[in-house]
Amino acid sequence: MSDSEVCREPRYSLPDSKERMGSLTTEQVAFYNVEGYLVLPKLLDENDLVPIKQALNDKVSEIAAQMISAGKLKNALEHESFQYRLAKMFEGLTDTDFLDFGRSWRDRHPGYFIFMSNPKILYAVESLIGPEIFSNPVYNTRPKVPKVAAGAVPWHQDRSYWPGANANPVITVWIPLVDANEVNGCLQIWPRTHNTELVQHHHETYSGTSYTEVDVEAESLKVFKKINPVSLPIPAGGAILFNDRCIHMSTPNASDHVRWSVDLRYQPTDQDPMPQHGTGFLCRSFQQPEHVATLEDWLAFRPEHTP
Ligand SMILES: O=C(O)CCC(=O)C(=O)O
Repeated sequence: MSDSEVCREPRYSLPDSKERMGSLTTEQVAFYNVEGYLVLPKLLDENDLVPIKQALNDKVSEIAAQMISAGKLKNALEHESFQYRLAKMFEGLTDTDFLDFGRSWRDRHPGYFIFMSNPKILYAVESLIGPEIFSNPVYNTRPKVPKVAAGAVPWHQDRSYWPGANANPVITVWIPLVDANEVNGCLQIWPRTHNTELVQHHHETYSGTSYTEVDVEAESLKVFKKINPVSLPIPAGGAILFNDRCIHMSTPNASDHVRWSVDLRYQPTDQDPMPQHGTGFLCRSFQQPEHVATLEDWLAFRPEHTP
């Protein structure tokens, strides 16, 4: 099926009004509201991951070609599996070699759009913010390569990346594409910290990533000291949803394979679309379904469809 055929297909059928509360249970919504995060261990299945894995396989092939031209790789290792290929490509190379290709990736590949529009994700998000949903322009793939220190992400609030934005709530949906565990660097969350406003961050200077970092000993966080951070191992295709003020981090990858993950963000349609960060898109609307962006719109950087 070509890209233009994909975007003519309706991506989901509109549910009747009694179904428009999303897919989460009342208990799950309550947990999210109290703790600031929610784990959905089986949100997606293997088929749901196909489009994004395709996008990433294409990207890895481009990187392999560039590394071969630069004399850093002998062959493209196409026979290697999704979770091992990039790890083997960077075996014996340095953090700097890895960072040449960016610490996280945000490409305009159809696979990203299909993945970000997955109704299973949107139904879950709908339970938290309602049925009018805008996909925030900040979406990332994280290829956390083994033994590369730059794969670690320090404690931070996502909001530190858009401090001036007038958007609330912004929900991160973090989805591992391989099983994430404590060895390969799963996500760790500090529960209930979403109850604070944006706290002061600095840009870290030790790994070359310039990630934002919060001082966990800061006075404003003392009130949360009694709450222990939680480590959240989760299988491929599961999801962790969290508020953009909820403090979180991940450690370096000590395994032999890549810890692939994607972090997507969604917000209600009446919030700041943050154009300074890129072009997001209208991914679900029951009020104006004809304005929901198609793949062609997204590829052309149009945030919504003009019927
Ligand atoms: O994927 C990770 O390790 C960290 C993700 C993260 O910090 C985020 O999604 O905001």
